[in-house]
Parts: sequence; C-alpha cells; structure tokens
Amino acid sequence: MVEKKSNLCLAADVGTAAELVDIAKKVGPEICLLKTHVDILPDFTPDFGSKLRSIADGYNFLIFEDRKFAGIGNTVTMQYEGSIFHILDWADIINAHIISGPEIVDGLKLKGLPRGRGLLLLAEMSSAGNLAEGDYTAAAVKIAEDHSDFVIGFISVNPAFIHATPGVQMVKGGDALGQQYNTPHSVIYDRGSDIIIVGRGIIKAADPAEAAREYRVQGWDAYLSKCS
Ligand code: 5BU
Repeated sequence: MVEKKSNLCLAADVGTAAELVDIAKKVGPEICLLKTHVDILPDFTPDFGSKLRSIADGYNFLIFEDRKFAGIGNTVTMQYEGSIFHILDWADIINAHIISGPEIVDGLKLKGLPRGRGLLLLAEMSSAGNLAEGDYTAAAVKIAEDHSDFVIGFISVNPAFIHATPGVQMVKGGDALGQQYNTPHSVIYDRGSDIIIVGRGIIKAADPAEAAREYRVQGWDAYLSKCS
C-alpha cells in the first residue's frame, strides 16, 4: 500500500473472465487489492487463476476472492481448495461469515495458513437492513483475536487489524437493491477504515483507469490527512 500510495481495492464485478483480466490490467497500477466474485464468470477456465496471478504479481497487488464462506469447518476446507475454482491456489485473501461459529476459521486456516494466505471476517456489511451488528460484530472481533495468525482483518473495528470497506463512491447515495455508499474521505478519515472497496464507481466509469486513479488519490489523501 505504501509502495503504490494506494488503499484502493477494485471490486471487479464484470460479466466475464475476459473483461476481468482486461480491467485488472487497466487499473492494476492504481490498486492494492483486486476483489473477485469468481462464481459469476460464465467463461471461467482452469487457467484463470494463474493468468490473474501473473497480472497481480506484475502490478504488485493482492487478490481477494469475496467468497463469503459460511458453512461448517469441514465443508469450507473442501470449498476453499476444491471445485472447479481452486480458490486456494490463486487468492491471497478470502473472507467468511462467522454465523456457523469459530470452527469456520479453523477449517479455512488448515488450508490457508501453510500457503501464506489471509482471512477477512465479515464483522459488518454495507447493505441496508443487514444483521451484522452489536453482539455479532463483537463476536467477529473476538474470533479474529483468537486466530490472529490467519485472520488479518475485517470487512469493517479493532486497531490491530485491517479494515476494508465496501459501499464507496464519490458521492454518498445507494443503488436500487439496498447498497449504501459513502465517500472515500468519509470511509478512511471519519470512520477510520484502511481500504476502500470500489466496484461500479470504477468499472462503469467511461475511463476506468482514470476513475481508479481518482479514487486512489482521494483514498490516499484521506489516509495522509488522518495521519497528520
Ligand atoms: P459496488 O459496485 O461498489 O457497489 O460493489 C461493491 C462490492 O463489494 C460488491 O462486489 C459486493 O459484493 C461487495 N460487498 C458489498 O458491497 N457490501 C458488503 O457488505 C460486502 C461486500 Br461483505
């Protein structure tokens, strides 16, 4: 993040794997993290992971598969490693709900820790009416502290961890399906998050590379203001 002066994560929710590779190359210089939903890609092929990995290595960003694992420990080990996606092989970071209890972390850790991977827990969400609050959020923090060798942070609440916040656009607002947007400055400066996750603010812009640059600069400036 310091090397690239970037706390910007691109949410690459595009329609195809080909488009994803294309946008990753376009905005690669601006981002510290690329967030994928690999199960929305109709043209997924087994070489997807290695292709994306080489782009990530070339532009020095990490890959975050927003898989939101939620099952029991034994099931998530298989979902993480197996299927056609082999997420374990190419994603630096994954995330998980804690609804099934702390063993979900043990299950994912079993596979991820030996490979140097990291996990973000969903302590909060950006969608209207979500149930991740109060005691639930506090339980996520406790589970993270108990597994700080593998849990690196949260989808947004404890200074020892990284906070990555979705629901970011240049103007406060929302979409037609309950997404709630805050600005980069509000997320980094006012709320104290570390990383802004931006999807449609970049991928639907006329010039995604230019939009990504603008989000990176606003996010990084807000971080520098916070430090001073
Ligand atoms: P948008 O186009 O900037 O709204 O995309 C936001 C992305 O972040 C999208 O991939 C969501 O799946 C993801 N997201 C979110 O919006 N809110 C959450 O609480 C979590 C993930 Br967790």
